[in-house]
Amino acid sequence: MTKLEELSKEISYALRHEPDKYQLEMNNEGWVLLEQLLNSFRKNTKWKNITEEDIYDMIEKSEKKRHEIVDGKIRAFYGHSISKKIEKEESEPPVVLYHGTARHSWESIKKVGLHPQKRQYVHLSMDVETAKKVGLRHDDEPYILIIDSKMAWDDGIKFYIGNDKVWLADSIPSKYIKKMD
Ligand code: HQG
Repeated sequence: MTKLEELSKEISYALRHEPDKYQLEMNNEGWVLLEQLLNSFRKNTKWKNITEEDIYDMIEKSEKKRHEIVDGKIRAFYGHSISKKIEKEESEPPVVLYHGTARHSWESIKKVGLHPQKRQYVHLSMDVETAKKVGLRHDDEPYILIIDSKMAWDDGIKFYIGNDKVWLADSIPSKYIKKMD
C-alpha cells in the first residue's frame, strides 16, 4: 500500500467509523473542519508532517471518490457506521442499480431484502463493473444483484446520492431484487 492509500484508509476510518476517537466534531452531513482533522492526524508520529496538500493529493489520486473537501471542510461520501445518522441528499435514482455480494448472502437477501448491516445505508452501484468490485471484497465469485430502482422509487422507497458511482438506500425490499444469471 502506498502512503497515500494508507492515508485514505485512515481518513475513511476516522470519518466513517471513529470521529470521536479522533476528536472530530462532525455535523449532520458528515462534515469536519479540515484543520481539525489535520491537527488530530499530526498527533500521530506517522502523520506528523501531513499537510492540506497531501489530503488534496490523496483525494485526487484515489481510484474511487471517497472524500470531498468544500470550504475548508472534509467528509466521506458514504460508508458511515457511527450512531448519529448522516443525512444524505435524496434524489431520483437511475432506472436500474446493482449490488455485488457474497454467494452465501443471497438466500437471506432473497427472503428479507438488502439491509445496511453495520453501516447506515445500503450501498448500490451504478454499473455492473463497480458492483463486481464491491462483491469481490466478500467473495471470489460474487453474485451481482439487479435492483429495480425505478419500481422501488415509484413505490416510495427513498434513494440518496453517494458519489458518482454509488447510490444509497435505507433498505431494499426483496421484491425489487433479482439475481443476475
Ligand atoms: C450484505 C466499499 C445477508 C451485503 C464498497 C454486503 C462499497 C446481507 C454486506 C461500500 C443482507 C455488507 C459498501 C441480508 C445486505 N442478508 N447479507 N439481508 N443485506 N447484506 O461492506 O455494500 O472501498 O457493509 O450484500 O466499494 O459491500 O470502502 O457493504 O455484502 O461502496 O470505499 O451485507 O464500501 O467502499 O457489507 O460495501 P458492507 P458493501 P470503500
